[in-house]
Amino acid sequence: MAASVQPRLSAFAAEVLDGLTACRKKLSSRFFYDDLGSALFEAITLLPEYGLTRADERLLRAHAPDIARYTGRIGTVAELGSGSGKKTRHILEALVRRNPALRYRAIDVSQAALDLCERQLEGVCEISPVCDDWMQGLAKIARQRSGNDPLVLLFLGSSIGNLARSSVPLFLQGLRSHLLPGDFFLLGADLVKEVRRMLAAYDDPTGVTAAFNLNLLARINRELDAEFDLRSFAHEVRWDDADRRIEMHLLCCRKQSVSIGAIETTIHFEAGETIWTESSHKFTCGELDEYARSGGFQAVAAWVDQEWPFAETLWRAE
Ligand code: AVI
Repeated sequence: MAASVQPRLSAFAAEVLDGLTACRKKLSSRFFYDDLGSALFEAITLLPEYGLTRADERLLRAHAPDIARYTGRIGTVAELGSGSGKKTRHILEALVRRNPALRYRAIDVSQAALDLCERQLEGVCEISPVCDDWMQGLAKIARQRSGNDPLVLLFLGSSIGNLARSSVPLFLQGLRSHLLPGDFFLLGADLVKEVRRMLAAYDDPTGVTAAFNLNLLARINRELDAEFDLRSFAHEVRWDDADRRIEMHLLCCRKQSVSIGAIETTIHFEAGETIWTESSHKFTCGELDEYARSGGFQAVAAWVDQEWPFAETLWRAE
């Protein structure tokens, strides 16, 4: 359908139209996170098979004082995505000891997520959230900066893994363009480990991750007046060894056509066809150092969790 026919499609409707009419059907994982999807993701972080979030938190709890020693006195902590605030608390508590006037600026598109994060971190330091997308939110924070103390930018939870590998250097350069020399970037990234463990992390036996994946179709039904029969799609997880990534797909179990009212389109599916919904790339420490250089940063320190290989890396903007 030409853009001129539907000039005011929401970003979600435009994504569904483009992704489901492509010859290789796909949808962006950023649309997982409506209220139900966000709640399902919080449940994922508690699954015994999904060691990633616990590793991230263990590292931050253990090494927040070391991180503060490297950064020294900081004026602002900005974070891409607000998360639940649980992990961030460790960093803020360590940094506020060096500067009681520390300001925390979480950036998220969801006001509900920001409100929750603000409640969780109340009393730790001054909090002033930014409801915007990551890059625009960071640009706003850069414009509003005052004082000479450096800024620490947090990007935790291996959300970097959900970007296409080829787009990472440009993304990092974009972040760097809003920072000043001497600012810091703390990146949490999941490392390559045994394939069996990685597959289990995205295919838990309780079906929480399956529900998270299928909720994308349920969201299309709810918001775009569609008629997906969720029981005719199955959660599928694959490991791509060449690109070192977990892929999540929705497998169509029977030939069918599904109408989507809001985009006035009917989508045809063959049995066995999939919709590719997410990539979660896994990294090596060497590769993360290369990303630092390509983005205009110098790698300063890294900490790796022993139980669940996951790295917290601290970079300085050059
Ligand atoms: C948010 N992101 C880092 C998660 C991941 O591991 O890629 C999203 C997720 N998808 C399935 N389980 C968790």
